[in-house]
Amino acid sequence: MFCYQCEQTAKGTGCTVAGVCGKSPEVSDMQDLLIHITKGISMYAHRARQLGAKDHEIDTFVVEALFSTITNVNFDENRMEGLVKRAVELREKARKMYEDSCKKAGKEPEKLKGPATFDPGSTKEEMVAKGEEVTPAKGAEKHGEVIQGMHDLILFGLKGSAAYVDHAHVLGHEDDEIYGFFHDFLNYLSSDSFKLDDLIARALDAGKWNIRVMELLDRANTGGYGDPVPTKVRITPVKGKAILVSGHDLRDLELLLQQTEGKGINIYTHGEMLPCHGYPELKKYSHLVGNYGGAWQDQQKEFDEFPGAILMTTNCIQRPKESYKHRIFTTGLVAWPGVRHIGPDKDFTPVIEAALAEEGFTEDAPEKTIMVGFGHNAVLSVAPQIIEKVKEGKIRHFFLIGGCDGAKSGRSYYTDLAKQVPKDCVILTLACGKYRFNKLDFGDIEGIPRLLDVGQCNDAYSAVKIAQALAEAFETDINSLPLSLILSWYEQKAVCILLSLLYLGVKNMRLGPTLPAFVKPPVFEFLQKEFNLMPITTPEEDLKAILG
Ligand code: SF4
Ligand code: SF3
Repeated sequence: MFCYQCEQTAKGTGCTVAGVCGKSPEVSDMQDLLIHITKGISMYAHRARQLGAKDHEIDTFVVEALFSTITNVNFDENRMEGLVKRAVELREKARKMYEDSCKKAGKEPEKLKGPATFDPGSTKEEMVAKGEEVTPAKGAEKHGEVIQGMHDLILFGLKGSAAYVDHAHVLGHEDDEIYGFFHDFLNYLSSDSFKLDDLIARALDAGKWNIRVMELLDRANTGGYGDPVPTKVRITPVKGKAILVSGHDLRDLELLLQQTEGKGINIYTHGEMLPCHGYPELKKYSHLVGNYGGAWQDQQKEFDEFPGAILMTTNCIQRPKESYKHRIFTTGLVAWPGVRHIGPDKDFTPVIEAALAEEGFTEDAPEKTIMVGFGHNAVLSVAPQIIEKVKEGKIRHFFLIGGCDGAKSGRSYYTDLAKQVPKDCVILTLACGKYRFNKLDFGDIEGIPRLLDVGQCNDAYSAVKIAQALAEAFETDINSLPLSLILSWYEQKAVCILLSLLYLGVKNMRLGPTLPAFVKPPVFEFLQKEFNLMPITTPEEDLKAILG
């Protein structure tokens, strides 16, 4: 195996023996194989589209295949084997679609090679061996590390975008041209040789498409559940039976809320589900009682202590401890061997039964609350007041401190930074990195809360809209606003967001806790030169550099 797609990667260079995340070498190899065959599907599907032919089953599978390989989503060899087999079937379907459309157009079909014809074997052992042939390490032997790193920057960005497309899809929102984007880019990545300049241009273009993806998901979320409104969320338990919902999927939460209504079970959000409390159509359920725990990396301790059932709707699942393996469930594309999986019918009865069998919380803890629900709609509704306060000098600067959380000790930077941000500055935050500081009391500036929780990682779209509106109000551009972006990354969703911000021309961003292993020195130098992208240093030094 060779995997370097996340920030946790071994020695900062790549996991080669087993994943630090808990991924087995077999699963890792099969994931690389799945991506390779999926490229083959897109080689045909991209060409067929140019001739006017497309297939919805193929389109959605490509998205699911990419999403399944994101960090902390699927750890199950058997499910991976099933996905590879399905990919082979759909590659065949795509080939036929392409050849049929050529026939109709009176064209000779191209004889495609590489991923289009790659034989993945038929047994799990063969698939693992075949996967070894197509790891990023093998790619680096062929193309060199820099080119392979750029290839992977784009691929990992596509994986992140695919997760968001999947979230929108389960809410019934699709954009056919976005499927075309995936086929186009995977077809491009199946090439035999690359030029660095083209790869850089493609990476920024992937960022452009990802904005459209985040826009689609924003429409799906707000269309289905209303625009988030500022909402107080309880962060301490209440007496009673309990289910904890983690991940990013709003639809799963809604279905679970419906299925548990009147059953005497309280529902708690975990991790990236926290922003759900701000959506009118979700907060209306009185048994959605609060948020429990912190970000994903603390789950083994927190799930162990949680006296109810747990549902993982997307990343980030960690190896479940034996103590709670009988009461944790996965659904959608998440999978862990031996953990019960709720299928596409979304019948959560086993989760409900597991919750009822547990003791639940035996008493109310003293009430503590935090605020969520500051999406673009909520923030922009008070934009005139915000702008006035900036003009009066009462708000000096905005800090967007957001992104993924993770296990490394260097991440205390984000807590320290948030604490040290001067009192006349506002902090916008999003994604699970906020758990580093979202329970601290930041107070307000004449009624404007100093900490505004914009939402999940995909709500980076909301943050962009807020920044664009402020720029317009001040008749300037985003880079001239009193706004600094300090980002934390962990997995591939953060990669697509970074590409989107680069596409928008956002400069002076600070990235940590460490730089991605796949962004090799010449590429980072380019990003430094063009965008003044820089690594985080210390909170003191960075604040001094930003505020002067
Ligand atoms: Fe290693 Fe991250 Fe890949 Fe897991 S996802 S194998 S931790 S690089
Ligand atoms: Fe967090 Fe996994 Fe990235 Fe949605 S839940 S941001 S790490």
